[in-house]
Formats: sequence, C-alpha cells, structure tokens
Amino acid sequence: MAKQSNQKFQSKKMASQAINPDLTRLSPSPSDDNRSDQMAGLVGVLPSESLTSETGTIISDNQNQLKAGVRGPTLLEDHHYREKIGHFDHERIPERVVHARGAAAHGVFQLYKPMGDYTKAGFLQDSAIETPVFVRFSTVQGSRGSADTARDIRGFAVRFYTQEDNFDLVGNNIPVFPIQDSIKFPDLIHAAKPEAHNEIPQASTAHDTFWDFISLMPESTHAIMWIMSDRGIPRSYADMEGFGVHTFRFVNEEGTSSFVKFHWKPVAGVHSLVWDEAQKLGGKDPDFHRRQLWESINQGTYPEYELGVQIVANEEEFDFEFDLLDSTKLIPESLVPVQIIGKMTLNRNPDNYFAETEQVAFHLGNIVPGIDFTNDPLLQGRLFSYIDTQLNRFGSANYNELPINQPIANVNNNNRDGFMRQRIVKGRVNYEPNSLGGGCPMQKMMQEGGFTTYPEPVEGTKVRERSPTFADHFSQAALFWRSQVDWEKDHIVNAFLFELGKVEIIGIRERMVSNLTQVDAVLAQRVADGLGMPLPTPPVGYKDVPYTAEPEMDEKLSMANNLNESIKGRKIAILAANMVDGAALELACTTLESEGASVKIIAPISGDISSITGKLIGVDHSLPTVSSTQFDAVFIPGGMESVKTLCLNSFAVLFVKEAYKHGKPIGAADDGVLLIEKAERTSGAPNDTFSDIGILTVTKDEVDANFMDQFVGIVAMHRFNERPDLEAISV
Ligand code: HDE
Repeated sequence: MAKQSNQKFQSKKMASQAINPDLTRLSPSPSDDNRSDQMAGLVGVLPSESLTSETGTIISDNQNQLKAGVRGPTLLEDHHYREKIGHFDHERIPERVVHARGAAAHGVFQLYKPMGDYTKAGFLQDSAIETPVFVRFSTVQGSRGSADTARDIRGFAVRFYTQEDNFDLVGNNIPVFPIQDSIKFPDLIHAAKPEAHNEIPQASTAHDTFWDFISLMPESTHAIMWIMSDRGIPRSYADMEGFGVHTFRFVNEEGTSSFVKFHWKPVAGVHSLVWDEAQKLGGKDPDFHRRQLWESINQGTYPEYELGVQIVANEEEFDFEFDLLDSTKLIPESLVPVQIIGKMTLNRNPDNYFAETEQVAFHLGNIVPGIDFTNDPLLQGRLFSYIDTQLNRFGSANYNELPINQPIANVNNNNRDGFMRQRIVKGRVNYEPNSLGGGCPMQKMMQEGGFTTYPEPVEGTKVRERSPTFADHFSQAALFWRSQVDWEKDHIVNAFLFELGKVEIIGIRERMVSNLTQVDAVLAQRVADGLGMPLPTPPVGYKDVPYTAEPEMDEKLSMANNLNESIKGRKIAILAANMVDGAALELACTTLESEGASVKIIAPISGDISSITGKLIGVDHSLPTVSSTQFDAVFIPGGMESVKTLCLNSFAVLFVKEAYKHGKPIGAADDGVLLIEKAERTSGAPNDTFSDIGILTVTKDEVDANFMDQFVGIVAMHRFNERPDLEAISV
C-alpha cells in the first residue's frame, strides 16, 4: 500500500517550524531595546558562526586542553580552558529563598476603560496604550527542580513596564495569605520547607513541622482552606486567578485616595487538577505547568487574564466586619463587585530562561504615581524583603541594570558604581544639591508628576501589637467552606486527610482538627473520622474571638461558578490503533481544533497507523510515553480492529479508567464504547459503577457534526467530579 501523506500531521509540523519568537512578538520588550543598543556596532564585525572567548578571540580547538604532548599533563597556560571552566563554575546564582521554581512569559496589557477618576497612574489613563508586561508564575515551597503540580500557593508576579517606572504587582493565585505580620514569614517558610534535619519532604507541606506551625497559628486557617481546595493544584497557569492580596491605594490627580484590591480573572475560567492526578503528574511530567505555558504560547493559544479592581472609598474603610489591612481576609465580591478594567495577554516566550525568568527581580517598591501602599503589616514588611533578597541573589546593587529589570522610564540619579555596573554615566557630578551640574538631576514636586505618597494622618504609640480588628480568624474560612459545592468540599476533606495523615505526631493532628471545629462542625467531624480519631475539643479561648456568619455565601469563591464555556487551550487525547474509523477520527480532530483545542493521536506505538480505508494517520505519542493525566478529555473512535487492539493494551485501558476517575469527559463512537466497558470491568469496582455523567457515546451512523458539538459541550465543562463512587475505582 502506498504511503499517503497525512495532511493533519504535516500541517502541524509546518506550523511549529514556522514559529519564530521574533515574529510572534506584539510589542518589543525593554530587554530587546537594550540588547539591540548593546549589539549595535558589533554585529557584522565577527562572523557570527565563529566560537570566541568572552572577549572575542576566535577559538580554534574546543575539544582538547592544552597539554605537554598528546599524553602529557595539562598546562596552566591554557587560558581558554580556564576561562571556560571558570565561567561554568560560576553559572548559578542562589535560587530564590521562596518561589524558586517558576516559569515566565512576556505579554501586553490593554486597558479597557480609563481609570482617571480613581488613579493618576499613567498606564491606567488611556485605553489606546498597550503596556508591555513580564509575568512569572511559581510555586512557593519547592526548589528550582521540584515538580510543578505540588499542592501549594502559586506566585503570580506581573511587571508592567510603564512610562513612569516598572509597576510590579507581585501577587498569588489565592486572595489571602497564611500570616498577618511579615515578621512571621521566616517561621512560616521554615515550617513549610523540607524539615531542617533531613531535608525531607521536597515541595510538600504534608509533614509535621508545617502542621505544627499552622495548628498553632489560627490566623492561617483561611489561607489553609484555599490551599487544601483544588485551587492549590491548578490545571495550568492559564486557568488560575491572580490576586494582589493586600489592599493598596489608588490616588487621583486631585489627591483623592480610595482603597483597591487587584484581581486577575483568567479568560479560560478557573480549572484545577485533582489530587491523584497532580501526584502522578509529579512523576510523569514534573514540568507540566511550565510546558503547557510554553507550548500554548508557541501554538498561539495565548493565556489571557482580565484585570479587575475592587474599589472602596476612603471614607468606607471601616464599613466591613473585617479590617481592610488584614491580608488573611478578602473582600467578598458579593459586598464589593470586581470591576473589569483591562486585559493581559501573554504572547511571547522568554528567549533565555536564566537571563529573564531567573534574573527578573520583582519588588513591591516598584510602584508608580497614582498607586500607593497601605499600612497592612504584611505589605509593609515585604517592602524591605524584596530589595534585600535581590542583593543576596545578585551580589550587587546593580540588578536593575539587567535587561529584564530595566525600566522603559528614564533613570537619572546619583547612585553609582558597585559590582557589575553597566551604565557609563558621564561627568563629575554625582551628588545633590550641586551647581556644577546645573542642579541636575533635580527632584520634582509631587504636583509636577513626582511619586505621591497619600498623606494619611498617622499617630500612635510605638507598640509591638496586633490590632484587635485582626482577631477574627475563622469567619471567612467558614464563608469559603460554605460557598463550595459538594465535590469541592469532598476534595478539601480529602486534602486534609492526606496532609494530616502524613503528620506523625498525633497532638498536631488534634490541634489542627480542633481549629477546624471553628470553621465548620461537619468539616471537623469528617476529618476526625477520616483520621480515625475522636473529635477534639474546640481551641482554648475561641469563645472570645469575634465571629460573623455574614455573608452566608459568596458564589465567586467556588470554582464551579468560575468556569468558561470555551475549550480553547484544552488538550484532547484520541486513542486509536490500526484499522481505526478514520472518518470519525478526522471529524473529531477538525471540530476540536477549530474550537481552539490541541488534539493528540495516541496509539500503541509511534509512527503511523492505518485507517479502515487504508489512509495513514500520524501518531503524536505512543501509549507508554503519556498518560491521561496530561490531557483534559479522551475520544475513542470506532473500528473494531483498532478497539480490539486497544482493549488488549493495558496502557489504553488505564488511560480511560484514569480519565474517568479524574472526572474527565470521555467520548466514544461505535465500537469505541468497548474500551470504556473494558475499563469499567477492570476498575475493581462493582459492575455498572461507571455512570454516564460526562460520557458521550454514539453509533457509527450518528457520528456527525451534531455529535461533535455535543462532545465539545462536555469538554467545555472540563470535569465531572460529581460522578458517584470515584473512590471505588482503582488506577
Ligand atoms: Fe513574597 N517573597 N514575601 N509574597 N513573593 C519573594 O522575593 C516575602 C508574600 C511573592 O517570581 C522573595 O525575589 C515576605 C505575599 C511572589 O520572582 C522574598 C513576605 C505575596 C514571589 C519574599 C512575603 C507574595 C515572592 C523571594 C511577607 C502575594 C516570587 C525571591 C510575609 C501577595 C516573585 C524574591 C518572582 C518572592 C518575601 C509574602 C508573593 C524573600 C517577607 C503576601 C509571587 O523577598
């Protein structure tokens, strides 16, 4: 049989070859400007293909050290070798003390509506302006080489390169933090990181020291509820919300200030993994989130997030049951709606991981006129830490001269010298006031565009004390719990059972469950039952703690209410083998891809498979190399021979079983149903355990556009975690 070319696969390959990062760029980043300035005059002087030393000598032998004779000792004189190895020996800088593991992307921010009524920040005035951004996502606890899918908070740090300065909105994917005062940060992180004596476990909070600390810090309960929910294991960076966490201030031209909370709402909706899947991905593909970000940008499926603000007038500061300065609290959207003011699109991958993702140095103090800090003690403490940590990471005060950190705003000051200084500032004047430099650079009055600190009156006795308005640690944790749908509550209980189940000291478990009694009686009872222990007594002193059960619910706190109808960016697996029904397969591919999903054909071995009509179809992955955990949905086309082969392949059967257990949509045409039946029979669960929630099957004659639209519909729902008896299925 003549080998026919496969259109689908060919066009895919061509598309990926055609992608040139420089062509996909919408707006140049500051790093590009800088690089091209530096390169001007050099390009063309050397043949670019020549290997050179650091200072430009062309290297003639990069294979052998300089030796005294072919079998003789190496000579100290070998300057090329010493330069090369010496440079290599110094390649690493200290990893970030937290948020070490990260992935980043360039993009643009487009304002929807001018915000001049609230803020004079230049980049929030004119909806015609696009502001370049660089975003770094991260996990908190793990080292640089740890797995992406650990249960953790995700960092969501956004740098806006504005005309007035870089504005760094260094946020997280959950809206609250586990501590109220940043003096507790080293304790929190020490407790969360691997234990001090044996450096175990990596990137996991499921150990004694973490829960020892948390159980003694009731203020962490609200954040812990978020981390134990599926928000702690996002599906991808494109599917998670971002939050500035603290309350900031907006200040307008008239000097009027209001309070503001920043939100990023993913256009793709909010979606998560499930825990079994997250753990397996840690082994199958530890780079899962990083890879997805990279691939989706390369394919042109750009992650998008709308910027939202909750604005509270200055005079409404005390209208809430909680303190706006307390970062363990959020402002329920049912009380203050989020106004959407713009959109960020991530459209370009970094060119160099180290130069950009690793060397980006975020700092809360990178702020622009029109945005200001509040007295949140967590925020205030962070203002010191970020500069300090960058000095340690870079060993120099000049890290803002690195291309990724350079602002597009003019930099003109009397700071000088230091390790690795890049800029050559001319002239002899490096002090102020001066007359020799004509008084330059001169400070500007606030009215002339200088940074405005809101002149908030402050008076007080010097104290080391927590405000009594920060004392309510449980009301919002309870609000979060009440706002979850049933399957979300089940996942939270299971997360507590996993984490506390790994805790060896029983007293720690008791103390934690005791705190949970203040969140919800049913939650505490379910966790106690699951751990096989009696319900502990409530924590001492809890009766004196203020508490409110208002509001009863906030629907935005549930992921089930933050879905998106589109399947753009979803990854769909098509399971097939030789003699597959090629027509059904092709229809599935074209329909799903036209809706923006990425489709992969998975077969027992790589190469090509043949359809019933003899058409050759390129295989994207062989079954042993992938797992259903890397996909959002599965489709099994008919073709009796193909399905028989799959039914005899343990990887294929496991693929469907796992997809079912993880709540994923499954579609099957004609004989493809047999693979679902085989998966069910071997699931170890009683017969008829597989419910048809999220499963769509059809006979051969009915495989048409209408069926495919229905399949797109269930893929859009992402998960069916409400399937009954999922625990009974063994995978
Ligand atoms: Fe950070 N945090 N943090 N943090 N943080 C750092 O700075 C710190 C906090 C956040 O992708 C460090 O450059 C203190 C809240 C992100 O490069 C360090 C406190 C929020 C990133 C630091 C906090 C964050 C960091 C380590 C007070 C969300 C990664 C490396 C309790 C609003 C940025 C670095 C990136 C990184 C200190 C709390 C977010 C040590 C003292 C709250 C996203 O400076």
